[in-house]
Amino acid sequence: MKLYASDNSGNSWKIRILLSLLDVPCERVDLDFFGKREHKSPWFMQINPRGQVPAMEIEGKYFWDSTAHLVYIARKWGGEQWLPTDPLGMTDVMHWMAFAQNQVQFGLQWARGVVLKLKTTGDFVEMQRQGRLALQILNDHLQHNDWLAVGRTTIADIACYPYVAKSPEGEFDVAAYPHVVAWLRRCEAVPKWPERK
Ligand SMILES: N[C@@H](CCC(=O)N[C@@H](CS)C(=O)NCC(=O)O)C(=O)O
Repeated sequence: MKLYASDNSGNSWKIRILLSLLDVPCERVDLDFFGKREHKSPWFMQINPRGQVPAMEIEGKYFWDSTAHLVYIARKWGGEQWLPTDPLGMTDVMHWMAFAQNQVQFGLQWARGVVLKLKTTGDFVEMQRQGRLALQILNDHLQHNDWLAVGRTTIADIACYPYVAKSPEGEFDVAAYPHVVAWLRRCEAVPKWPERK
């Protein structure tokens, strides 16, 4: 198993979190994202035609999206803890995984990309609106729940965590969402939760 990643990438961070929590060894290839923009180089576009990190080589095949990577690692090494197989439990986890790929990505991730000049196109006002919607939805849910799905830590929390943690870099006032802040601290208190790189 090989992870193609980059240090400043929240989507790569998701994979590092689960690998660390489960103590799963994985070869890592670090791409020069800012300097050489290696994620757009011909050799990497053969691996991921979207030109994005993370990508993974798993059992001889390439997969491009952090959701797919988390699902594989959770099912292969995580037992029932991180992605349960009962229909309702799996639906609950996948519901928040989909949210991570919608409002969290198109709002929180992309707004940060504009502020840090990683992303040069798109409507910043709309990204801010989507991002605030993401934080409000999370805050409302976390007011009555410690974790996003099935009452325990799962890959749903891992999928949402990085870009919520990085949201101040996208000019979001995360402190205005106290239940979200408390959840971030709960995630960070999980043993072996790796720090940001
Ligand atoms: N939905 C993808 C998003 C991946 C993504 O947006 N990666 C960023 C870095 S965190 C990237 O490579 N951006 C460069 C680009 O989109 O051109 C996932 O979850 O893996």
